[in-house]
Amino acid sequence: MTAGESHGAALVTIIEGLPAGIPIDLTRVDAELARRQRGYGRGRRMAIESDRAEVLAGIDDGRTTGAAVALRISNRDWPNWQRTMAITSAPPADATGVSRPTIRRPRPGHADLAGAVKLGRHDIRDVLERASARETAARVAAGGIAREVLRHAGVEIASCVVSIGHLSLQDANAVTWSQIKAIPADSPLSCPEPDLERRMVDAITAAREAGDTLGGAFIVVVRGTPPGLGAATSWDRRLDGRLAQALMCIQSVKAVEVDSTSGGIENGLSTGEELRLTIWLKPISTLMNPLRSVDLDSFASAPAAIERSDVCVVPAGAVVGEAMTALVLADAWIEHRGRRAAARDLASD
Ligand code: EPS
Repeated sequence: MTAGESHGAALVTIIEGLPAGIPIDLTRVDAELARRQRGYGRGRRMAIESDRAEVLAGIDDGRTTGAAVALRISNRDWPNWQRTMAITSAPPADATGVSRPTIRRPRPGHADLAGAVKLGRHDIRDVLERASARETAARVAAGGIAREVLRHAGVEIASCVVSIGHLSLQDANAVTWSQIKAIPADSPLSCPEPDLERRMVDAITAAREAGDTLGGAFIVVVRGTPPGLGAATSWDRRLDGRLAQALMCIQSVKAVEVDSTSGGIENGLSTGEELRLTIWLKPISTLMNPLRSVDLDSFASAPAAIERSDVCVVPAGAVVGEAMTALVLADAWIEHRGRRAAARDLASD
């Protein structure tokens, strides 16, 4: 479970169901959080934050206790907003501070209008603060804990960018594990082909200059998955369905393809073969050259609101995709090992 607003004090995440005694190296969790902040085309917020996970519960002396793990990622931007945004309480009537910037012109493609209708809120900021992709930092922290579990299970996860805008790899399915692992950590877009990556960088620069944004696609590759994770007995426990849902729940994701070529999952169950997922992201909805919208006070046609934003987040999306894949696989592995152990114990009784 995650909580926290993009411009509030912090993001928090709670992970339950972890076995006790798992060694947790928080430097690896922080490394994932740092990866999420990188990528050519990220917005100016990334220059403000340096996301780190602080343990609030569930980990003692470097190991899980078996209780729920709670992590906090403080927002360094919060002091800049404290003066203008009273999320937790309405500013006193005689407040002299600038009242927080109200948003009344919904951005098409974001949760703005539907969210304001759903929550019955006058200020669309109440919606976007939580709908923002800032929330994915909390999921990457949770995914980092899940990866510590998978490390002991021998499961490895990697990803790379295969398409940005109109530019795509010739054959994304042909990208090998070693090609992905050979991508330099400081590459601008985490694309395995340097000349294509340079053209992608140019396309992002052109989009920024036009006040536009770009979407794209990334692949997640998993090795070492033990056979038998998931289910062929219950529709809602099938591993492919669980992965598809988890990846579809990342902001801007519009399509997920699960293992159509690699044979890692057959009829809801992992086979032990390599597992591949392809995930497609739509362009970011906040445009510096905004689409037409409506002023909700006058109902007159007006340009959509403009918020600080990114131009392209596909590399960041790939890091979030790895985290969501780790959360599903760790959950399925703990469930599987528990049932296997119980069956063995029962058989030996
Ligand atoms: C993001 C933080 C946000 C946005 C972006 C992703 O920070 P801020 O709103 O203060 O700039 O930059 O979120 C969006 C563009 C969006 O529309 O959700 C982050 O930490 O990933």
